[in-house]
Amino acid sequence: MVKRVSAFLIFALLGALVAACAAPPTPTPTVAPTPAPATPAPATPAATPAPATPAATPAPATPTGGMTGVIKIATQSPLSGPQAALGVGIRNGAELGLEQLGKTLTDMGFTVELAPFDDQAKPEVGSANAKNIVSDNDILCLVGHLNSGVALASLPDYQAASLVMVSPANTNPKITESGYANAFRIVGRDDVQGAVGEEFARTELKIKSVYIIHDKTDYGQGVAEFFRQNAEKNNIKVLGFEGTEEQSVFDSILTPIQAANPDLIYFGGIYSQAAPLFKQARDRGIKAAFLGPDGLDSPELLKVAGDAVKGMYYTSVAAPVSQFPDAAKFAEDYQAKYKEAAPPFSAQAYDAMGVCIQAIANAAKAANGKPTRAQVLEAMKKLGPYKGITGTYEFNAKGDPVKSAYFVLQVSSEAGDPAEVWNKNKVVKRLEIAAP
Ligand code: ABU
Repeated sequence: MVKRVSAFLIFALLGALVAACAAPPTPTPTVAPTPAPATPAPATPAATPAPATPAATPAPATPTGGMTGVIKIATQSPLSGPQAALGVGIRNGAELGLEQLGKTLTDMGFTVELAPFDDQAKPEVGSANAKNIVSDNDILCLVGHLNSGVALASLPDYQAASLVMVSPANTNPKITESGYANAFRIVGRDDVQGAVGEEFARTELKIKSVYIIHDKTDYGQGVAEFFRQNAEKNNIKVLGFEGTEEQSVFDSILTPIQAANPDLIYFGGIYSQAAPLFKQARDRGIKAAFLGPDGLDSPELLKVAGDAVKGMYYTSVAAPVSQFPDAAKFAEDYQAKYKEAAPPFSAQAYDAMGVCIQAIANAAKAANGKPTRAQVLEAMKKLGPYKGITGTYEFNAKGDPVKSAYFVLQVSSEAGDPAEVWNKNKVVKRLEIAAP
């Protein structure tokens, strides 16, 4: 691993040069918007059902393709609970993608529908939903999840049914390193993200000591461990490494941190837990810098933590939508439809939906009719470069994009700013790094 991460950092330096000289992004695919009548979301077992969502996109009055049948594309992400700000963005981005790009399928004669599921950021709920999803034979592809641990709990069912999963957000390496032939993602990985964060902390922030906290999930603990491995290798003193599921009162975590007096607190996890942790740290007078990965990338972090996170750095695989010139129309359309700024990962969900649609269309052409899931999976493996609004995606044999963007960002928005200001957070560094 140490050798692999060293290689990433060499790639990172090269990547920075490549990014600086990068060609302008490819144009946004243009299709006519299609109206969508309301259809209730599928029932979610084991608690909260997904809210009713406008879901169905009718076939055009005179389809020219001669193919018939209903094709559904599912989403799974947290639509309720403390991580819903990002999860709803994923559902909405995918919905907008189906409305704007689904014409590829409706022109062939199919009726297309979105099937949104609420996984509540809980592995057991995602897994229960997965069983319902695969029992609906019209569902031919899935956009999801937000949480790597929830995706890992659901993937055995998707795999058994040959259902393609395209994740707009999951960064844990196990997603594509566990042998699931049906698992794809359009974002980078935490073995790289952890190394990028550590290098930034060491070389730019001049950090000499760190106390690492994580949320005990596959994602949070995973990225924290990658940060620790790199820190230890590069002689940053790791004063503590601890997992917690506490969500609101962090005294027992912060007391030893205060005594250890680290230069940096690295938090591996999601904004909903990081915000009260960081706020309470500052309230106690802890002066350490804060750093964390893409799970912190939400205006909700600032809303709860306020000035405690002013000027804070974080890494991301998604970046603000403003970083992608081809996503400008998406940002406008999202604001107009959902009355809020497009959150992190929503534009990636739009692209994940576009990938699903393209794979299904290719499979339908090859089958000369509605394809099976196995045929969609075969088409996905042969997809070739897909031009989306956040980049051009080409997948390697594991299901990772052959190269991914990694960002270091700084919170430049202020407590009390409207949520859309978060999308203008300062991009300190942008790297293009090949998949490990
Ligand atoms: N990568 C951000 C979302 C969290 C996860 O991958 O579990």
